[in-house]
This record gives sequence, C-alpha cells and structure tokens, in this order.
Amino acid sequence: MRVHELKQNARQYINGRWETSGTTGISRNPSDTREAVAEFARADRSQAELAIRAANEALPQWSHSGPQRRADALDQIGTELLARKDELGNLLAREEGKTLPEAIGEVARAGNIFKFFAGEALRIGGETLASVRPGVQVEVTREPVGVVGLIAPWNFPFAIPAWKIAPALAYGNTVVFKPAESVPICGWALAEIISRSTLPAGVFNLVMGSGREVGQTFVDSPLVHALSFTGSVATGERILQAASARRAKVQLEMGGKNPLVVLADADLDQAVDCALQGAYYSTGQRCTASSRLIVEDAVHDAFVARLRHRLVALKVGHALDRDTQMGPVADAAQLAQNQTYIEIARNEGAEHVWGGELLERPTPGHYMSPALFLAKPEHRVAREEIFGPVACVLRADDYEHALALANDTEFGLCAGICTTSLKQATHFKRHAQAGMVMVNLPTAGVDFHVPFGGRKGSSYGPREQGRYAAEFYTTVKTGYTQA
Ligand code: TXE
Repeated sequence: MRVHELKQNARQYINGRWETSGTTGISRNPSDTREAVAEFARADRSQAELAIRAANEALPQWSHSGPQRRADALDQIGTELLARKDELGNLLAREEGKTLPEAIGEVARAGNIFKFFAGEALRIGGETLASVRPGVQVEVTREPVGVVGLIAPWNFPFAIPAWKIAPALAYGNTVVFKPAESVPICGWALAEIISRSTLPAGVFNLVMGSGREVGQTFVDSPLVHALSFTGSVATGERILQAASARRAKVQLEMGGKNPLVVLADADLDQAVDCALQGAYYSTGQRCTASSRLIVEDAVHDAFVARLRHRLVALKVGHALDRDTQMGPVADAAQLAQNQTYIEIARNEGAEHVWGGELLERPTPGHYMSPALFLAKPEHRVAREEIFGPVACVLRADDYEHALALANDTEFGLCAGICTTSLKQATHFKRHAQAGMVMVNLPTAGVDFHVPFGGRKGSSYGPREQGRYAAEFYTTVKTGYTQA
C-alpha cells in the first residue's frame, strides 16, 4: 500500500495481521502543524504483550530457518525501499522535518542496510579450533539471541529502525519494534514493506505507542531476551537498570557532545564546511552533531567570522521547499528544549554570535534560526546535549589543549579534527576518547556498513551496524566433539 493511499488509520502489525487499538493519535508535520500526516493506532500494555508472545511463538521455527530464506526476505525489503526512496523520503520529510534530499538519502541508506544484512545472513560463520585434549575438536558457532525488543528515536525514523531490524532478522531473531511517538507513520511504512516480504507470521511485529506503556512492556517482559535502544541518556539508563536486573542483553546508543577540533593549519573553508554540516544539518538533531567547535587561537576569530557569515545565509524553511537548507525542529518539546538552552547560555555569560530566535514562515511550524555561541568549557551549553541547531565555539591555546578539551566530556560518540598535519591527525585518531573519529570530515555522516557507536556515557554494549552487529544479535556456543 502506498503511503498516500492510507485511508484508515495506520494499524499495529502483530502476528502477521493488521490490528486496531483502543486509542489513536495524530502525527503532525513540523513544517506545517496544520497538516496531519496520518492517524495511527496507539497500543497499550496488553497489545504489546500480544506482540511479544507472537514473536516468542515464531522464534523456534525462524531461528532454525536457512540463511537463504532470510537473505531473500531482507533483499526484497531493501529493493523496495530503494525503489520508493523518493515517495518515502517525502513522507519522512513531512513527518520528521528533515529536508527532502536528506530524507531521500536516509531512505536509501535504510535500503542499503537491508541489502547489506541480506548478504551477512549468508556469511554467518564460526571457528574451529584444536582442543587441548587429544582427539577432541572444538567449534564456536553463532546462534540467535531470541526475541529482540527494538526501541527507536524520532531523528532517523527509517535508518535507525533499519539498522536494528535488519541484523536482528539476518541472524535469526524475532522482533518487536516500537517507533518513536512523533514518527509512527515512517515506522508503519517500513513495517508495511516488511509485512509483504516472505517472513512468517510473528517474526516481525510493529507496536506503535508510548515509551511508558509499549517500551516499558518490552523492557520488563521476561519473554524479550535482548533490547536495543537509541534515545536519551535518562531513558537509556532506566532501561539498562530494569533490563539488567532480569539479565536481558542490552545495547544502548544515547547522546553525544561531539567535538570538532580546528587547528591553525587547517584548510579554513573546509573546516567551516565541516562545522556547518556537522552542527546544523538535519537541524542539529543527530547524536553525532558537531556541537562543540574547538578552535586554535590563531584562527579562532577568522573561523567564527566565516561560520557566522554562512549561518546568516543559511535558508531555514519548510522541509519540502527546494531552497531549504535547514528544516524545522522535529516537535514542540524539542523546540522548547532548544530555547531553554539558549536562555541558559545567555544567563551563564556565553557570548552570543548569531541566531537562536523563533522564526515565522508562510506555514506555521517549529522554526528557529541556527545559533552560535562562544562558550567556556564549564558552560552547560558546552557540556550537555541540546539536540538542536545550537553549537558553541571553545578557544584552544594549541593542539594539546584542543585534545584535552575534546576529551573533557562525559560523552564519547564521535570526535573530529580539521588539520593538514598528518602527525597531528594521526595523534588525534589514537587519543580521541570516542568510538568514531573523523579527519577533515564533519562528525555527523557515517557509512552504513561499518561499526557505529561510542564510549563513555554515549553507548553501552556492542556496536551497531556492519558485521560487528553480530556481537549483539547473536550468542556464541562452544561445541566439543570426540572423534
Ligand atoms: O527521547 P527518549 P525523546 C535525546 C535528545 C532529545 C531527548 C528527548 O537530547 O532532546 O533525548 O527525546 C522510548 N521504556 N535524544 O523524548 O524519551 C520512546 O518512546 C522504554 C538523543 O524522544 O529517550 C522512544 O521510542 N522505552 C538521541 C525512545 O524511547 C521508552 C535520539 C526514545 O525516547 C521509555 C533521540 C521507557 N520508559 C533523543 N520512555 C540520539 N542521541 O540519537 C521512552 N521510551
């Protein structure tokens, strides 16, 4: 079913059937809040439990299914996502507010992820080792973890679900998936494609609803063996406590306060481009956003002047307008959070360089201008994840000071450096305390086939994406055979 043919409300997908719920919600367009994207069913606890039971019942058969069957299903899903990337990108831009080119790119990424894991399903391997005991053979094999509960955020409503669902299915797990409350229709559209693949009933289930009801039911259910979550630090920590108390396997991707270091020898135009893209594209709503720009003293003022110039010219508008470079903030709560941080920055004495005001556009939406501050390392605006188009510049005396500032954070997702010095780029790659490191690139914008994740307060558990995803979605078994 095409998205524009959605006449009734978007329903839950449980045990191979589309189900209504007791209540419904309306998803709205952040570029034009008068527009309802669609009505959707809102599940309660009992419906979430039904989905979990369906996933449990489907597990024995699916976990022993052949890899070709899994590969074919994933490939089919990936092919449809790629073929419909323009239409689904339009939906994504309308529901989440990222610009149309960004949204189409995200759907294509989701399609490529399914295709990648179609291949991985055929590459599940193991190890054979000689035993320390004569005549005994040891083999290490990978098996599915079981039923996995996937809890997604709103900022990448196709790509993040894809990079959780595709490896889960490739490695033989069954899935209960909850999209974020503000982007259910993107989750539904993905589920609708999955529902038409060759997966048996119950292997994949969509449950739309609140974190407190549906998400918490996944977290608490003894029938959910593993949980993969992307979202805020506070929710992630609560999930970790509850899930580890019942010994479920947990993977968390949470916030970031990613540094982009600009050294005096950097190509300054390239560095300003990296900062602009990294901090403000996708309206700054990326966990990898370059929200701390750490600039060496000698080029500090020139860098700030050039970045300010670019911000003044940045076109903020409706996500579907051709000229728009930065769409609206995703929802009213996030806009309010951004505005609170702007107030905090001013009250703490950070120097305001540009932006941060609410903007009026021809359509009523959550618009604000990109904001830039000169901050001190102790300012909250330089320490806490804001998750909006708000960045700050910190002045560094030299490279060593810049590196120390870069690592002076409770987060550790991504770190970047702009420099023409091979020596310093190499040193930074080795000493940045982050899961991902970029040289002469924005901190945001990563490939789909390599590991994604961080250190310190940003992440918990094994990495997502690439073949490293097997660490979370499988468990190993060690077999001994006496010949
Ligand atoms: O996140 P939540 P929200 C950060 C960002 C943002 C803030 C709040 O700073 O401003 O989080 O966003 C589900 N048990 N990030 O409110 O609450 C929820 O329904 C189980 C950064 O959207 O963490 C949603 O599906 N699940 C991040 C998901 O958790 C629960 C991306 C995330 O929601 C739950 C998003 C519960 N008790 C937000 N409560 C990044 N770094 O990429 C909520 N959920």
